[in-house]
Amino acid sequence: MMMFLVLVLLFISIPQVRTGSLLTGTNDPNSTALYNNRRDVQEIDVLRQIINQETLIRVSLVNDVRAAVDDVNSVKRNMTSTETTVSSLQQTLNGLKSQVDSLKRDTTLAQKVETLQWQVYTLRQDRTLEHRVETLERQVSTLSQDNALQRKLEILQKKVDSLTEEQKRENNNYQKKIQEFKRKFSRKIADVYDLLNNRTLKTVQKDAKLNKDCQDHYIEGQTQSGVYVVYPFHNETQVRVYCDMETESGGWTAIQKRVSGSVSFDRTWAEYKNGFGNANDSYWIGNDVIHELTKGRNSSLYVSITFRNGTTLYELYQLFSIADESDNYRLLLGGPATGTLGDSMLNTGSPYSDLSGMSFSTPDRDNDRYRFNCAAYSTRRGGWWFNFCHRTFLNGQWSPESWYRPWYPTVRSGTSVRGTMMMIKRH
Ligand SMILES: [Ca+2]
Repeated sequence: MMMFLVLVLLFISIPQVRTGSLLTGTNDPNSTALYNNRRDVQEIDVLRQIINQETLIRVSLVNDVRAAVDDVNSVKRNMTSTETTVSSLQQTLNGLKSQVDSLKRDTTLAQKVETLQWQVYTLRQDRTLEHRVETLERQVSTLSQDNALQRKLEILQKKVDSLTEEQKRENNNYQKKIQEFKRKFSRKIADVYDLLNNRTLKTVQKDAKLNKDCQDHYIEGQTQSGVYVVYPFHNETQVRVYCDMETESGGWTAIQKRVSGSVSFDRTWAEYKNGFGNANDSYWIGNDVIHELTKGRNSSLYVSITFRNGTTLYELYQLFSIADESDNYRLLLGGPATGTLGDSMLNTGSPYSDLSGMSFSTPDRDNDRYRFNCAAYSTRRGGWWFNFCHRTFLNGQWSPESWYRPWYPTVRSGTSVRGTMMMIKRH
């Protein structure tokens, strides 16, 4: 570009040199003055025209040069812009190259993809896959059912816990009320008994009549089952007994009653003779009392066994009495026997088990037919009318494991027994 400009300027200067030499020419002025004048004028015109043309050309060239310079500047600007764009593209390209390099270096990803592809292939090839899915579905179904059952069990358990808690609270309240009642009225009850006894004694003294047993109380109008005082011996000897005023028309005197293991029945001959325990809980009324109440008149025996599930079975013997001590309180039992326990005392089908006619035995007095003492045999200690030895034994040890044959075969052990009762009533 610079060279082009130098050439243009040289071209412009050349005509100026030529014009200067023409204007300062050295031709002969004397001979040709006129001619020369005309020629000079012509030449001057020509020169003027040339100068004008050169001027025009010069102006035109200047304009061209300016345009060329503008073009050059424009091209420069374009080149600069293009260089910027190329630089930006280069940077982008470098960035992409580095990304590609990075991806190429990341072989882990490719390996993972390959592994997954292999697993997918393997799973597709696995012929047992469907079976495994079915098994899993069954397991899921079973687990769902288990979960449902578990939830139901949890709900039921919560209800049971709630009811148990409620029952405990109720029991506690009940026990508290009982304790409160006992605390409040124990003294009054004792006073009532004293009054009753005094009244009875006074009545006896006045009327010369004593209530011998529960039937006398019943005849007197007592219809409430409970503990009463009786006078079995036609004197002022008192005996507190439990009277059942409801069963079989009422008036039953309990000679034996067991409601808990708090009273041991492993007793001596003397204790069975005189009686032990207390009428509010468990007791044996005493063989002398039983003899006194049953001698000289017909009485019935009513035996009942109450089980832990709340049911009660019984057996009624039409005739019952025992001899006095001199005859070892021998048992005299007669039928018919009726009830739900079954006859295991009178006609058992075995002469070794029938109890009618048997003497009473205690651990310290062997009156049975067995070569050892049935009343002191192993752990089955207690008083009874043993034979060889027994199918019934209501005075056996309370311990369920040790209470052998309370009423065989209906009740083979004391495991299920909650209580027993032997009651008598005269005809
Ligand atoms: Ca014996």
